[in-house]
Amino acid sequence: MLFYSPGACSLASHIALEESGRPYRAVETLLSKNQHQTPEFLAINPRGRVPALVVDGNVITENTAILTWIASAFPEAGLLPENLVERMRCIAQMAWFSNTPHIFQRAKFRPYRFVDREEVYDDIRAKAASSYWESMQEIDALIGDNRWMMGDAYTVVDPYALVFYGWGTSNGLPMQDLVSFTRHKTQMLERPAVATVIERERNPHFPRQ
Ligand SMILES: N[C@@H](CCC(=O)N[C@@H](CS)C(=O)NCC(=O)O)C(=O)O
Repeated sequence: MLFYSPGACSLASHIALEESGRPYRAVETLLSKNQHQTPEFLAINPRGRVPALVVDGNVITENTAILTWIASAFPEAGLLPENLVERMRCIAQMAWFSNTPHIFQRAKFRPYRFVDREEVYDDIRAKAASSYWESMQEIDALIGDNRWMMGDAYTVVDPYALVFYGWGTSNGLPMQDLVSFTRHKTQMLERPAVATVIERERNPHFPRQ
């Protein structure tokens, strides 16, 4: 059972579950309605964050862990390389998503988590926006001529990358100028699992054309 909010980073885990081809339940937990702060949800994830995945009564949080779990639990879906070094490179990339562009996004939208003085919120937002853009350029360069984020093979890193493309577009960044990342986004949207999840979430960052 996956707890997600439309448009949140939980999109990555949601897509990976759909890609696994295994049955699962997706539970909408609207951040906009503070459904991540209810006692029921805090009993699942006391940090009050999505995604959270419940497996046989055990809770797994953090996209990096959930995505690694999905790929490990359903190896037949081929969502992470078997080679250990290549697998760790994928995990390192996901850790960077979580500790770098995601943090800039958080600083832009929740500056109060970083400083108390409201007078400096705008400075934080501006710096976070330019640093976010640098991260987007870095992702674009990493994809380069690769078919997917990590090379020829599609992995759970790909839906995680898509989260940042969507946020970049909604933040008004010129994402279309990033040729490799834009090609990656187009390939992603062509995948049936991705289309299914975006439709189910009515994901605000990827509106219907
Ligand atoms: N590193 C965590 C980040 C989780 C996270 O911050 N999720 C956001 C949505 S993108 C959230 O639940 N925010 C609610 C809040 O910050 O109060 C992960 O990758 O799972």
